[in-house]
Amino acid sequence: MRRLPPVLIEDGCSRELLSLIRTILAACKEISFRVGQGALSGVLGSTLDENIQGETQKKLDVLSNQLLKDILLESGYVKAIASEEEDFTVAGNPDAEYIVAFDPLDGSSNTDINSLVGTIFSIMRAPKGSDAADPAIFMQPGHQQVAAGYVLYGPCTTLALTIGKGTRIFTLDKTHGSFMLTQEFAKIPEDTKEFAINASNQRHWQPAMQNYISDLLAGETGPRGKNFNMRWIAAMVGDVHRVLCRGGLFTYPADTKDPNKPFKLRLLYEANPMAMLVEQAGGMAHTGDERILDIDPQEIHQRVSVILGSKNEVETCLGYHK
Ligand code: AFP
Repeated sequence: MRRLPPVLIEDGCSRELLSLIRTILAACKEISFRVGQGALSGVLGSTLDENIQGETQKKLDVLSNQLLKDILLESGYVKAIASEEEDFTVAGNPDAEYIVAFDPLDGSSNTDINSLVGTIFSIMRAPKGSDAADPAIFMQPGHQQVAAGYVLYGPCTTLALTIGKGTRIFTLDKTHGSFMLTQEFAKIPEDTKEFAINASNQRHWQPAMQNYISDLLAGETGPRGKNFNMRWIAAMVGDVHRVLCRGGLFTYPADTKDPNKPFKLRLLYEANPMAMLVEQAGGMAHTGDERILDIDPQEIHQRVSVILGSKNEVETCLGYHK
């Protein structure tokens, strides 16, 4: 079984990018340990604070953010970082080549119930001559990402990673702390009978999504002529991992629950990295209007609707949006 560094070097990954990825993974190993300790490490439950998006922060959100932020800024490999848990971007080494956007602990409402959580990250090049303190350096479409990945803290700790040459899956060998290649190339089947959506929002969806899901639920006697299964983990990392492993459609569509917040998932540190991983595994990632990786971001905490997964199923869903 091969370790991560030689695999990435064979793929033409530069020393600097490899060092940056390894730096992120060093923090993730620490987060994996803390998550695994659960109540023993005294980090379950919430803080009294909210992040800039008005969401209550879990203690593990804050801890994971601090771990990633400190290690990245101290490493000298990043020009700036953007995090779900930071109000603003944070400047790093002005001479560094890369910038990193991350969700330090996705699905953090799952921490207190010993369910799936993970870290999602996106690496881009800083524009030449740019100012490390200028948030505009993050305003790049997702197709310019040079690497994207997530670390899923489940029964085992799994890394899905792409540097634009396919999506590979690694498993953390906790006996010696190395990520080992356990799946050479993830390949999302084009067809599926499985979907993931938070159905409790059904009455707030737009007609296109209402009609699509209702046809899935109608099963073999409905227009689709086959039965579908449904899953919802409440952590995008968990749902996308299932899609990478066995296919499926994952969506968090627009809804009218809160008119000021029609979308839930964040573009820079959720939708973009997941879209790159999914496309690199042969799947598709769209908003309903456009390919996620083609969106020009307007601000760092921008949210979008997401429809991703098995290619033929995403296309069928998009057919309802035309
Ligand atoms: P948190 O990281 O705040 O728990 O949010 C997770 C998430 O952004 C995404 O990972 C899930 O798919 C989605 O929210 C879950 O949303 P619901 O709360 O509607 O189930």
